[in-house]
Amino acid sequence: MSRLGTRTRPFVLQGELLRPVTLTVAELREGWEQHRADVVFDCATAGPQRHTFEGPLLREVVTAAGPAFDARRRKDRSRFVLAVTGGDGHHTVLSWAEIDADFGDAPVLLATRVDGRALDAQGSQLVVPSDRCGARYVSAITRVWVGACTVPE
Ligand SMILES: Nc1nc2c(c(=O)[nH]1)N[C@H]1C(S)=C(S)[C@@H](COP(=O)(O)O)O[C@H]1N2
Ligand SMILES: [Mo]
Repeated sequence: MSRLGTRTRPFVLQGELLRPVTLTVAELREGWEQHRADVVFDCATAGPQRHTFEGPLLREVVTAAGPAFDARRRKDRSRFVLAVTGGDGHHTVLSWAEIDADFGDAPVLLATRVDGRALDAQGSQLVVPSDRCGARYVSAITRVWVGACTVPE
């Protein structure tokens, strides 16, 4: 295998976390249960896209990093947001409540494979099966930032 083929693209998981961490796609694959999502999303420029993704739940990966909220208090959790950035700078935001089992419970993934192909070299991809549009399927993830959304008084 070429050097390029073995190279991995890690991302940082940072923000208001007790245990910020850098993770490779291999670590995402080995450290968490892999879920599967058969999705169709619409792209404004390229039309409908159909893919099968596998990877851990974003919720489980972020929970392991210890978000700095009181996990027993739903109102505290409901103030948190996640910003996901791709290798080209494209970034998008999710609310914690979208993926929290007590709120939206959306099975959002950090993909380790797409259509059976490993993403180690490219980096993980965000998978939002409940989205009709593809804009939040951020590829080549470099950063996931987690924190409370503060509103000016
Ligand atoms: N890093 C990154 N990810 C991205 C985008 C982007 O511009 N940069 N575009 C999004 C949009 S608009 C769509 S529709 C899908 C397209 O996914 P595909 O190229 O795998 O079909 O990727 C999403 N993920
Ligand atoms: Mo798109």
